[in-house]
Amino acid sequence: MQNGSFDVFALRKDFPLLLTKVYGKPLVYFDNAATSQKPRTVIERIVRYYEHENANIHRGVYHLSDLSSNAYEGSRDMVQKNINASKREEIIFVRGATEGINLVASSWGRTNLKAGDEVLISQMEHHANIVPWQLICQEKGAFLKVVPVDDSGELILEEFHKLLSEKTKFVSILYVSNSIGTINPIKTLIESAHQFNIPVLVDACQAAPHLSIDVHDLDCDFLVYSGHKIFAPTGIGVLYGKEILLNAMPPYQSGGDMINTVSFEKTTFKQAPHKFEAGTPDIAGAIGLGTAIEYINTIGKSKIHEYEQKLLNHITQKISDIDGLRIIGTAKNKIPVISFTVEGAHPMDIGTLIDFEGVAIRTGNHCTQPLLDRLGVTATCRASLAFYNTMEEIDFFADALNRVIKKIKN
Ligand code: ALA
Repeated sequence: MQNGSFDVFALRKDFPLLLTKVYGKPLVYFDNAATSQKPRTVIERIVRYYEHENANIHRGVYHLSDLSSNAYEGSRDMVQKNINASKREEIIFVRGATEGINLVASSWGRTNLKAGDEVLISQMEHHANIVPWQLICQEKGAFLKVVPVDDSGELILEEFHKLLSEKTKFVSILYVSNSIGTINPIKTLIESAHQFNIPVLVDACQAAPHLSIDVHDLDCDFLVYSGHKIFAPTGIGVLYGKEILLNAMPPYQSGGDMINTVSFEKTTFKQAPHKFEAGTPDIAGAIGLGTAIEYINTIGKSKIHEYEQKLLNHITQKISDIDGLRIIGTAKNKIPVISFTVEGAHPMDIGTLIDFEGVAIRTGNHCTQPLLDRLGVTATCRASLAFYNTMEEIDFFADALNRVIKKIKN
């Protein structure tokens, strides 16, 4: 099926894994919020790196080390450009969003929070944007405040505004929900926090694969995302931070490549980004991330978004007809992530049986226990789509779901 200039079947050919068969059936991969598949160009770039360029970075004066360093730093430039950061020094390579949030909670939080201060998060956060703040708040005697969500899975904006005060020292909030797909009005939230001079970290993990990100326009103070969700390898992610904040923060981890001088009496540190990249990083991962960004840019985020909204409408329509099925999360603005429960059928059973049909979905709490508690469920099935999914796959999924539910109920 072609959608204007968006030829999904041509694009699918770029992803070798999509040809996989599961139990003899064509794979329908609907677990993209957990991790995305990788285009051949990314896979080949990593192979090329290990076959022809592998050497440690920033350390050697020889040809290979130069090649490797240039490729790694070239990816930093690509990330900078891709999220419209003012400076390459504002881009720190981390293991993933989780490490990025831990870095900020630990380094910024330990330096700046004191007893009685408040950190504001939301009820729809992933555990990775709850627990690091919980730990640092406990350590400092600060309080974690939580913006509630309504029954549709949208943030209650009046509550957000009510919770902002002189006591609030930091806001850490997601752009898009991993478990129910809600897109938050992130720019408005940042503007409101800035009226109180409160820095804001944006967890952009689920936004990065679907929406254009412009940190200059958002004016966020920190932003994190994981490479593996945007068609890059696992083990690499990005922390963006405003230079002035990063350079005022102490190191998170220490070791080689992040120092200027070391003696037993005193060590001096480099500035960002190297101050926060101790030890040998995931060089191949960073290079793969740069290639993934180039690949996505050849398609264009606006085309991806437009096509994905069609996927979202189609899947919503198809499964809404199923008897006893309840969609969890009905926000007005969503990415193509759909969580649901079915009366009389446990999500785990649905997930296990639909796997035999070749369909991969995630079941459970999606690392968002507080959100699911709020919405009155302990687990859901979650289908999360990417631009390489098709309407035909959605039709197959809906039929398979019907068969599975019938089997469970009979
Ligand atoms: N955070 C990932 C998910 O939502 C792993 O599945």
